Amino acid sequence: MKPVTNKKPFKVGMIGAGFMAKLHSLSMNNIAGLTDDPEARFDLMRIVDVNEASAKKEAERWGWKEFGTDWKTVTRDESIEIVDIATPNDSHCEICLDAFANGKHVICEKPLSIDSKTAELMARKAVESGKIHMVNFTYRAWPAIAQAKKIIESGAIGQIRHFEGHFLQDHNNDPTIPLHWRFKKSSAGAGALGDVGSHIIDLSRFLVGEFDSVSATMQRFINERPLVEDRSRKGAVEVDDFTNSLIKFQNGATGTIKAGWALPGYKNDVFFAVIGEKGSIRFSWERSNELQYFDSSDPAYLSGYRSILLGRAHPGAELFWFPDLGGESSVGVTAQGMGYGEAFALTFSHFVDSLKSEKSASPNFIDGLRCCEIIDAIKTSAAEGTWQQVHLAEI
Ligand code: SOE
Repeated sequence: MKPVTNKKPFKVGMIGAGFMAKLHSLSMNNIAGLTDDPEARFDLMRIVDVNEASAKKEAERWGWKEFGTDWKTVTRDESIEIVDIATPNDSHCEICLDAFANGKHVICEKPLSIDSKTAELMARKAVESGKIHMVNFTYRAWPAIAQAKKIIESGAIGQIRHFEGHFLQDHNNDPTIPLHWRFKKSSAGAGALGDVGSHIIDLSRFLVGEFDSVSATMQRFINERPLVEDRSRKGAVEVDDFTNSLIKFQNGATGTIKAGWALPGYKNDVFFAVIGEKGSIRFSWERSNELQYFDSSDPAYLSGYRSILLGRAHPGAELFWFPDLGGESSVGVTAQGMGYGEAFALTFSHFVDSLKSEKSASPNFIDGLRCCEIIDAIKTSAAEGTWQQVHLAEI
């Protein structure tokens, strides 16, 4: 008999057993089956949550060895190498600082923090620690988006003139959804802008470049919601339901970014168009297996966007369900399709690449900080009714 592998799996502890715990656990459990790399394995050591029943449930479901309620039993456990943080935004800073102080690698949910001041401290400590640090802006890893970046970098669409982007959802248009942490400034920092806007802000930086300044408006449509602890009473919502921003990028391109979670008809529309001097690229998560590309040099009779279905030719997609049929042309390529779970698995496979190579992750805590700096500038602009320069801290 031969052992399957002599490689040791990465020992991980998870803090937070809510909705994201499912996706993170699913990804870490399945990564070994997706890559040919014997080192791409996680040992799910311990999951903790303030709600012990949730931690127990996720532990049983996904095979975490232990569960508990105290996050320090993860950050301070010598046998754990990686801390995975999926808790409300206001708790990220304290947990991260403790994890870095105890020599852990960290993957943290987005947005990195509730403001740029704490995010800056986290980014500094992350860099000083010499450990791998990653923020879970999942959509960067999506093959259609990674391909869009490659097309831009190849020069095919020429100099970028404009970025039109939004992340719009409608679920919070339901006024019976209670006043949980995402609706409070102290725990979330921002509303739709932080929760979904942070993703499209990250994608705009990823595809176009660094921000110069912003001008924004913020709206709230539902001002009160039932209290979590007593649904017969209501409390004030403190954050935005919809934020609309104009952008100037440092490279001269302009942009618009909309973030909303109470806009009827939009289910999970992460949308962008990158418009260049020679062509354009368009993407919407509501048609997530498709990338649209327009090339101005096509003959007039072919002129128009073409739809490219995801297949093994696109970065990251080769890890999934697309068989290699051995042919050489684009005709011999299948397009079985991928979804939200695969996006997280890809993010974790990128994380493993960084852990193994000890090279900085993408997106890392500096990307997380930049996003928080932009969110702060957007909030100030909306409050003061002025254009705001985005302050980029030196790290
Ligand atoms: C809820 O609005 C949510 O789950 C976000 O928190 C995620 O970041 C986004 O990917 C989908 O919607």
